[in-house]
Amino acid sequence: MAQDNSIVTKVTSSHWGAFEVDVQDGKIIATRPFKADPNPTDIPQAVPAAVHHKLRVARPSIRRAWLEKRDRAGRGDGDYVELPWDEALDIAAAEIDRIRKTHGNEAIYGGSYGWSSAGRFHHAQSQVHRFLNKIGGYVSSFGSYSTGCAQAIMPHVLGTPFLQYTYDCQDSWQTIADHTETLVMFGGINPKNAQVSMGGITEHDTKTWFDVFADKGMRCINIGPQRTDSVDGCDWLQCRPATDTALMLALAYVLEDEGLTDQAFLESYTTGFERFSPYLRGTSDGVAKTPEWASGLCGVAPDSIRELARRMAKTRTLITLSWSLQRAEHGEQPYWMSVVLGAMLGQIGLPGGGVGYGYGAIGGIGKSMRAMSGMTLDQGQNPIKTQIPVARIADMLLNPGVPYDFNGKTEPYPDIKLVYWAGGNPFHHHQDLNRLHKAWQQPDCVIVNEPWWTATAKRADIVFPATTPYEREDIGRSSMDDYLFNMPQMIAPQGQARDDYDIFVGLSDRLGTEPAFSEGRSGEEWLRTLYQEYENRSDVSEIPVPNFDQLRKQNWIHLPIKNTSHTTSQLARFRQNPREHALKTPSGKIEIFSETIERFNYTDCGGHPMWLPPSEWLGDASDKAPLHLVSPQPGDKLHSQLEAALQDVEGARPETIVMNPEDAAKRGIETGEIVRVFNSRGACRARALVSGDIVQGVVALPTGAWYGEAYDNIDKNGNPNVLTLDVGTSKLGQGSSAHTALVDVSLL
Ligand SMILES: Nc1nc2c(c(=O)[nH]1)N[C@H]1C(S)=C(S)[C@@H](COP(=O)(O)OP(=O)(O)OC[C@H]3O[C@@H](n4cnc5c(=O)[nH]c(N)nc54)[C@H](O)[C@@H]3O)O[C@H]1N2
Ligand SMILES: Nc1nc2c(c(=O)[nH]1)N[C@H]1C(S)=C(S)[C@@H](COP(=O)(O)OP(=O)(O)OC[C@H]3O[C@@H](n4cnc5c(=O)[nH]c(N)nc54)[C@H](O)[C@@H]3O)O[C@H]1N2
Ligand SMILES: [Mo]
Repeated sequence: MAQDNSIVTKVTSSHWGAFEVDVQDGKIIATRPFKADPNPTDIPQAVPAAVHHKLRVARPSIRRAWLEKRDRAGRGDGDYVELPWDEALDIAAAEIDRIRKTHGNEAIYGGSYGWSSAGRFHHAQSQVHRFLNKIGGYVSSFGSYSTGCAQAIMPHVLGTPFLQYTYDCQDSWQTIADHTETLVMFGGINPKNAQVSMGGITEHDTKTWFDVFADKGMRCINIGPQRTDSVDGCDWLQCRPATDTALMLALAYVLEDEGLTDQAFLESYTTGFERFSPYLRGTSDGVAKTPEWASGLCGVAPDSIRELARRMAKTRTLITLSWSLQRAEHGEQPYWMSVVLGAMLGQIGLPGGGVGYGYGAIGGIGKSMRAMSGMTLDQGQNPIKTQIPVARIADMLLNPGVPYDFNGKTEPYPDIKLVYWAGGNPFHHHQDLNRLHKAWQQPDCVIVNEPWWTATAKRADIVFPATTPYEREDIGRSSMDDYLFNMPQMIAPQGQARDDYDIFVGLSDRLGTEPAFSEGRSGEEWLRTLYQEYENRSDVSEIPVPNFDQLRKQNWIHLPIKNTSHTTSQLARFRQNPREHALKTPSGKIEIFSETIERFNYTDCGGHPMWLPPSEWLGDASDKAPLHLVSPQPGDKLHSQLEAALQDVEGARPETIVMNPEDAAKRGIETGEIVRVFNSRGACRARALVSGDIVQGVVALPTGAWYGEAYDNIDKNGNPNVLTLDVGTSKLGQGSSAHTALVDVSLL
């Protein structure tokens, strides 16, 4: 920490990478890129303003109406009373105790979804889960907003848990560069999104790999609504949102029609093609899935579909899907169908061929590292087994006791009386925020740990001010990255902020679980303990690391763990020997038809992939809502983090909405003008950017702007989630359907 006027510079790590931080007079004054990063992000530039911003939560705060009369309806309105830490902790602990004694721990929702910050010990979710486990448990959540739907469907098809498949079984960038001739990217691969990766990404190299691909003459085809979803120089096949399955079916149809299907592969490695084929040919439902049929849905010309199918069959082709395709109603279908298409091409398990997911979604995917065990705070065991699919939170709060379907099971929603959130911002991330706002009135109490007055903090009864990573020491390390960081404390906690750990020590102390929670250690002692365990294990894996004090001195080290050669993926082994390396599906093979899913008897996800139009899409648009809204990740930050800084930047808010020149002209809208984006669920302001880089009929408004106004008013900052649809992807996946929404736009 800087004690005098001199400037002290240290390196820290974050979800958006490593960067240098200048500190003077106890304040962060500037940040600079980390020298080893070939393509650093601008995100850290917001750190100095955000960390010292007036919108930091300064002291423990309790909503006056809740404090005085346990009001629930006024969340989001009204003022807060600031209390000393001890008093606020007493009140919170008493309420937690009352709820667990009166209603049981099954009345506590502690899913607490969100990215929080990087760092192995001060990870808010690990902290809150450990705390809640020690006091008897909590209702948790399954999956993520990122890939919840894929996590449910893909094990039925490929046998492997989806995240394991993504992180461990896919080809590395190097393998793609060495072998792939045609890269077919549904939803693109965007260096903008690869700026971030959970736990850290030190060398941002996605763009660099595309330079390599271009030099090698690889044909890269971006299929989707926005040209900017891939780097300049890629081909762009303009395709309407939510219609990828129709396009993939037509590609499959051409393969069959022109005798290009790899029958031997289907025979040896898959099951159920004979039950899918009548659907493809139209003998089961009277609709042949021809290029002409698909073209009417997706907007891609029939000849382009034929040409693409032939090229895919002729060349080593990797089909990639962005995660966004499954963050939409019926998101199961394009994911499943991509495997069927890959199987028909017969390239699954060949280097640089087959199907891959999430390249470019986060920066770590495609980087191949030797396995090295990590540092993880043990969360303990949760005695409460009730889990909800993460994106069903509003349904849960609104429907206590009501049964819902999820991946073959039917369970009642629990009756939640207490919501505890640390490290996430549901009033940024959840769909149909006006509905969530209503649902939020159900629990008796909402507690939030948060550094800033986010829309979620403003809807809590008790707000505990949390430190940011710059106000505490931590260790930075991600299994998809080859660097190890000491993340030094740079400044004193701002206001009366405390580390999440210390907040939970205070609550545990009052609830009689302090010894179990802290195990008698201070924060620093925990860091040393976790690091020591890691250091011991690193000896075993023969990758030496410095001891804690040396690392502190060095600040960071580069670990020699990068794989440069092709690694044999699980699917490659399966291809070599399908019996010995059988997949963990019921048939041991790739399931083109799934008896298991067929038995679930769901109308929104059948026994094989099929075209199922979502409830809102361009094929069913009305005069009231004629435009399809996609809401991608923001390019200038990570979700809603550091948003405080943008509040003061001239022209940054409201957020920018991209629209096609034809759609803009029809409405008399020009670039730079402030517009109203609206549908029956809500309305927000946005700043128009008129561009030919987006398909006609589609508008794109990124996430990340803080939800600005309370229920019923127009959201002034431009958060798309006042417009999005809050339904599960299907009974099978129950993922977020964020990309499913029709809207209209007018001049404000
Ligand atoms: N429409 C639409 N909505 C979407 C998406 C979409 O594509 N479209 N994408 C979805 C996806 S994939 C995701 S992952 C979510 C992301 O949604 P979130 O993960 O909820 O978003 P963040 O803004 O990262 O929220 C993290 C919060 O933690 C706080 N925080 C940071 N560090 C700490 C700490 O140390 N302690 C505590 N207590 N708090 C801390 C930050 O200030 C911030 O408010 O959004 C989802 N929402
Ligand atoms: N800078 C930055 N990077 C991030 C994040 C961030 O907040 N900021 N968030 C991270 C997180 S948590 C996640 S989960 C990943 C998400 O990664 P993704 O899910 O891959 O990314 P999105 O930005 O939601 O969507 C990518 C593109 O998909 C297109 N798209 C939408 N619907 C469809 C469709 O139906 N078909 C086709 N073909 N294309 C469609 C849109 O044009 C959109 O721009 O990004 C990560 N990367
Ligand atoms: Mo995500």
